[in-house]
Amino acid sequence: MKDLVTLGEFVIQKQHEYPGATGELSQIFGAIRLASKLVHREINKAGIADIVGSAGNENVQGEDQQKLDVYANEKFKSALAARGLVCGLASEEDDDFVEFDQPMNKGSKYVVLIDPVDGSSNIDVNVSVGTIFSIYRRVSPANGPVILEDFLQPGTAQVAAGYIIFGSSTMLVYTTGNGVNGFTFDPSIGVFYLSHQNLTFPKKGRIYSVNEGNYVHFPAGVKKFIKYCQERDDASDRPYSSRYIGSLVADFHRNLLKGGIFMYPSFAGHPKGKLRLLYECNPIAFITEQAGGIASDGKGRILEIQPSELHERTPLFVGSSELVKVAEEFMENHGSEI
Ligand code: AHM
Ligand code: MG
Repeated sequence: MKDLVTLGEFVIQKQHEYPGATGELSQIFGAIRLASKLVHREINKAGIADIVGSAGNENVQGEDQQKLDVYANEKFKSALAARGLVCGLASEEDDDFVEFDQPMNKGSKYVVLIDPVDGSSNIDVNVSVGTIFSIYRRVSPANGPVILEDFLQPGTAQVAAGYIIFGSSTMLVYTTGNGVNGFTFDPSIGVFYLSHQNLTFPKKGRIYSVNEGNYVHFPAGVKKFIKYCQERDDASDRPYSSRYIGSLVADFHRNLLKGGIFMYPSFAGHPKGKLRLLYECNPIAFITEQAGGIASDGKGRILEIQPSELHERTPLFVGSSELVKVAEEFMENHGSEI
């Protein structure tokens, strides 16, 4: 039997490829790994334990917070604070960023942005959810207070990004800017093993993923592109298949493995769509580009958007490069604004 490589071993091996690496990033991954295991355990208890359903609060965007959202938010926060390697964190679940103000966190150079449980409305119906995270170097001076600008950096400045998919198995997929690798969790011994080395998007793809319930409210370019996906054309193997789970991580992960495009466009009354730039779109975009795909807001690179607020939204078109290019062409020719 061939030797399996664990996530911990892999991260340490990679660290040696960067002369001068201090190991801090490796330890941040250790914290993320630990919190992921706790969330995995809770998700797998859903339905048995009293964890399903609403926690009775609303988050800053007026959405009902699920109990698991609250649990996961706490676990990621405390795991990341405990090792003294991160000085602050911004989460979908918190109105504002938090500063980790223990003395050991004060001089840390990294901040984390996170969506602790994305697609959480799917938990009650036993459908995959995910965690999405993004790591940056702070821009404010070490030892001073953490400031908003530490979080409002364009996606091109990400040091690392990843997601955990809690699906038929639990997987962690991440990049530090040198390719994308995936690790599958073996719950019997509590270890993530390298299972998907050097993940790359198929250039083409035959899947389009979008909430078609919003169709009539989409910009003309998006409508035309959806019709293009549905048309019969033997040369390009169309019509394509429509697949939409309603969990960004799960929809994205399937398309990464099989080839396809995921879209969350603007729609009437929502000029910036639904998904959040900083802790949903940017980390997914970093992984996408590292896997040879394209992540666009319909006009240009997601990673180059200069954020102006913590919870801002952006339209997202992400996936196999050829498909995203075609979608962009349709939007250029027929309009990407509603
Ligand atoms: P959430 O962060 O509140 O869970 O919302 C994000 C989710 C994504 O996972 C998914 O792609 C999208 O919302 C689905 O939205 P819709 O139900 O409008 O299709
Ligand atoms: Mg989310």
